[in-house]
Amino acid sequence: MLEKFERYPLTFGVTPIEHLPRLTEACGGKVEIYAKREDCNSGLAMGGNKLRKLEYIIPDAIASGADTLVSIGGVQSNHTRMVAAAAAKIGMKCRLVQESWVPHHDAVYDRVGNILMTRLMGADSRLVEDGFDIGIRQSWEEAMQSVRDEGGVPYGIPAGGSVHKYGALGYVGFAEELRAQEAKLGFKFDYIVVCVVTGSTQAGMVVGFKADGRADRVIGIDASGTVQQTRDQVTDIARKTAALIGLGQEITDADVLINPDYAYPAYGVPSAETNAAIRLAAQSEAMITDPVYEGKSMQGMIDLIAKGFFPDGSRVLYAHLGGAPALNGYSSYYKDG
Ligand code: 5PA
Repeated sequence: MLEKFERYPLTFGVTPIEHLPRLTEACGGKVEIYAKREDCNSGLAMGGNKLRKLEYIIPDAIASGADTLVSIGGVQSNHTRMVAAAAAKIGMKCRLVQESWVPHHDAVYDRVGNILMTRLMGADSRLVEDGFDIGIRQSWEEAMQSVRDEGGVPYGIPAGGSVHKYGALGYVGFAEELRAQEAKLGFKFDYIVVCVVTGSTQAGMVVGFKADGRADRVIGIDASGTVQQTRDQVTDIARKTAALIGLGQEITDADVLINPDYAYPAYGVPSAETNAAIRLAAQSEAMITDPVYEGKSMQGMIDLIAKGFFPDGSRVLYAHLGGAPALNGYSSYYKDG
């Protein structure tokens, strides 16, 4: 489905699927849990889901004649770390707007983890006070203008790479990749659990799995806390991407499943239950998840299993999208483990 699109390799290639027997057992043993390790997908600055997206965005950036990638996120954004990494790798400059998306308490929140690596890779990272919003922001437009004012040529990448015409192609590729892995494994996964915020990860999966009739087996776990906006954005991106690749099928509202129950108390703030899920994954499988994104989808998967959402015998694939570096900004929660 993606042959006609140019791809700039930023990842190692096919990501591993790992069976998680101890987590399976801790969750009652009736549902088999596996993870697809998108968090281990690259040698570039610890990798993660954004690199799969950027593989289809970077060729357009290079073709545009730009010399500076411009993007936006929160202070501990994984996305901006990955844009900084891609810029370093292809020899472009990088200007980032990092907004105050999270009320944070650790004194070193703006010094460690994602933003530390972002700065280390040479990006010009500018902290601003604006709050959380997944849409197109004034501060992003201003950052683009600031590059122009200095004689540079900016290439804009929106939050999470999501509302970009090629932003969801990488996760259409995820579905194709998974189908090939399933053929080798000799079984198919019944459900795929994925964290959703800006939307192109789930949107790409929805389009990719629509092709074999299982878009509604992708269970998005909202971590934005603004679920209607996220749902609208996922649906919109999925429809545009389906048209772009010539899927030949309409994406319906029923194709986009998003559970809003685990985003509390707010974007970027873990609940006690999120932290319990993070500890369980770490202690049963040495699988590290973060308090902003993956800890919430881990919490959602564990709770949905406990509630009997997945029929007995189901194979559930947890898409681990990365994000562990942000843990460094949350040390106050985990000082005792
Ligand atoms: C992010 C996003 P989408 O934004 O594609 O829905 O993906 C959600 C998601 N897991 C899931 C991890 C580790 C993520 O980093 N991160 C954003 C960022 O700025 O880092 C875009 C919000």
